[in-house]
Amino acid sequence: MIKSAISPSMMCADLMNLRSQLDVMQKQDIDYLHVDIMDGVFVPNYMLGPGFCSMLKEASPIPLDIHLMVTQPEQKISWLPIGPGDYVSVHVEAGYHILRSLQAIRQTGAKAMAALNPGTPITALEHLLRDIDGVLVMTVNPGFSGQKLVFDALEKIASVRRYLDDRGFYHIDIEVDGNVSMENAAKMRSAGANIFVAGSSSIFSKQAPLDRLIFQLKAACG
Ligand code: S6P
Ligand code: MG
Repeated sequence: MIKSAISPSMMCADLMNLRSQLDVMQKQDIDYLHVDIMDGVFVPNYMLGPGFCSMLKEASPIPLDIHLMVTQPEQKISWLPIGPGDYVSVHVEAGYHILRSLQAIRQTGAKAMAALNPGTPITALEHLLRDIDGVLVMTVNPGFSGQKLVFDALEKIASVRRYLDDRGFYHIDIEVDGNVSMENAAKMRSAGANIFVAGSSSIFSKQAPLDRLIFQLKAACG
């Protein structure tokens, strides 16, 4: 089983206190910073952007995990401050040239991830397997935080893991994004996920201090 990793969703962080939150995350050995970029077209919302990514790069050594929810991502990879250690995910539904986008990401030295909306079948991965390091399984419809899991999210995670393993791609990460609560995280881990986007359902719930919630989520993810 691939080692689990946590990727806090920056759109759910306390932006007025980001410096101190980043310090806590570094101290707790957080693996990635998940940055949602939304263009108001691919999803019905605007969120974050390349300038915010550059600011994070200067402020923290934690690698970025950029989730592009934009149309024609192939034209926008070069806008991002990315390199070895970072991850970038592009939606298979979003552009004319998914393969070109994934290859452009890898050319920067970063890792490339293919993202699947809840309604997108796993077979969309068929011709991408050699060009990806990870699959992002959306467990809510993208665009907003604070939603509930779609009904077959856990089955889909398990199916993606089986699909990859059956073809010999054991090393490909599965990231899950949306309603990754402490309870759901444990189930997602059992289903085969290994990168967990942590948002308002877990570490940013404000139900306890951030470091304690990170500790709890780590325990849930195994
Ligand atoms: C949603 C976005 C996500 C959210 C995250 C929020 O479109 O891609 O990364 O920020 O899912 O987490 P939660 O726990 O509020 O669902
Ligand atoms: Mg996301």
